Amino acid sequence: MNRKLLYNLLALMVLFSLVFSACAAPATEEPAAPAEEPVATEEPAAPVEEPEMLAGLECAPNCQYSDLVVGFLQTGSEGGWRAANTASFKETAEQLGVTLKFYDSQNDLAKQVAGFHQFIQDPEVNVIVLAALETTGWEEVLKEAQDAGKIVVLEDRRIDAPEDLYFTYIGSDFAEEGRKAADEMCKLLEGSESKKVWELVGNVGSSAAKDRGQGFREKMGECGIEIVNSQTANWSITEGKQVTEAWLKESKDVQGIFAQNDEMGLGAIEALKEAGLVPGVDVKILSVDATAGAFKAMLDGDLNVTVECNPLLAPQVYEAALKAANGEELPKWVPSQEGVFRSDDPNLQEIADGRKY
Ligand code: GYE
Repeated sequence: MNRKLLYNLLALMVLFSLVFSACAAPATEEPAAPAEEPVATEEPAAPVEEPEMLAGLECAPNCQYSDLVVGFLQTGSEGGWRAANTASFKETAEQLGVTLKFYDSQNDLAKQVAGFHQFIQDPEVNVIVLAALETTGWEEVLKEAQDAGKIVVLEDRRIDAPEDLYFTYIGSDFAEEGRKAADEMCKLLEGSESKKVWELVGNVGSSAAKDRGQGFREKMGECGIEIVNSQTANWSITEGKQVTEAWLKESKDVQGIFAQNDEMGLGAIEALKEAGLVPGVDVKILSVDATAGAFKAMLDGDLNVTVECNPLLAPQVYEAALKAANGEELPKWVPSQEGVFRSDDPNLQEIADGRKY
């Protein structure tokens, strides 16, 4: 190989090695610093949604009861408590000058929802009052009512729906009623070796039935009560009697009956008598509502205790509706104040005479 070619070859090799070393990152060098993180540009903060201010009605802040046109969605007419509740709304509306549009849902949920839509579409109605047959399934129709500018007040029964979809709930603490019932049943069964109890349940989807049952179960363990039978009798005397008759055919080993309303308790009393048992003595009977029928049964010695559930809610409901109309606020639940009445109360006749329902 001639000298010139050798020199060119060597120059190429030197040039190549210089070029290669400049490109390879020797292991000892720190890896290149990552590219600068892009600096987040300050996004304009999303506007903070102000809680929707209560606008009230056009007459706000000077609305009167005479400005209220109330669409009232009543459950039906299933017993004494319901009759007193309906009377409260009709009588109080007349006294205050409220225009009342009454809708009887006939204890049919589909009918009650249809009535709700009817009141939403009624241009005269500015307040809708709901005594919900069931706790669930109300969100859509409540949103429609809100979009239509209707005030919604829940009475008697609570529902499972976002609180911003209704103004307030005026009604009892049914769970507390259940706890009171268990405490009273413990007193009635004190000293009894066995504490087997049968439970007659109201409309299973209703808050009254769910919560009374839950409250009773929270406290019954304190005295060893055992619920051995539990079945709906749908708030009625007839079904309360039929269910109790069926249980008695299977066994008469029962020490107490917890009826979630007075009517079902009265039905159980009839069944016990026809089976040759003495209600109130052989089997202790406790019910809920404290209606006139319960006071008569206590005075006859058939019923031992009734836990009060106040149906006279209309004054509080109309007052709440007027506050809503004037753009004022209320807590989302205004519980009713209630007591307990016992057959051994020496003043029972006087108390019964002074009752409104
Ligand atoms: O106990 C019962 C009526 O919702 C509190 O419904 C009300 C209940 C009451 O059918 O008698």
